[in-house]
Amino acid sequence: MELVIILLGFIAVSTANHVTLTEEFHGCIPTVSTCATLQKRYEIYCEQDANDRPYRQKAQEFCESRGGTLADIKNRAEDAEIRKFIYANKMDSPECVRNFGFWIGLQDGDGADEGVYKWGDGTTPCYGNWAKDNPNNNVKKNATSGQDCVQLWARPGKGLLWDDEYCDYRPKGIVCQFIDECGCELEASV
Ligand SMILES: [Ca+2]
Ligand SMILES: [Ca+2]
Repeated sequence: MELVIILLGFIAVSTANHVTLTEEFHGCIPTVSTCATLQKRYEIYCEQDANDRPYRQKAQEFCESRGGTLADIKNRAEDAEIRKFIYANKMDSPECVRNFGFWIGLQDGDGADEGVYKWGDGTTPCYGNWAKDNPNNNVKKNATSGQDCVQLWARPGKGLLWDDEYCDYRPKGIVCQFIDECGCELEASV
């Protein structure tokens, strides 16, 4: 995989001690409680190798090997930052993603849970930015599972909007996420 790079410094969560993040984020944030200031950071990579199968699982393992996960996109601001970065660095081009997409951390259930989407941290999305007519669970290439893994769709005209894709049909670019602790804010002793 080419290490075309990325650092999106992003979103300091809170400087308060022992923050319960649920309230600030309307229930859409991972359940993290910490005294540290947290910063969400993304790394965006061009397409996986063709033999990197199963593709979506290998993408998650790649992010984990770097200390992160596939990206959870919890709100419009995060979504917009990632898109802006991809466009600014022309990563939507076929030179970066021949198969027109980037894996993110959203995944559909199977069987009885078909249509039940969850982020990697187990939360249910309350923000979404789906491409027209998606998710559509197309079954042409996988009659058993259909499409259960979500990509930012880089096909021309699709605007990097979200699309459910087959989990192991085509290699994709990867959006990894890291939650960095920036250190505790000490209260000033006067
Ligand atoms: Ca599906
Ligand atoms: Ca689809």
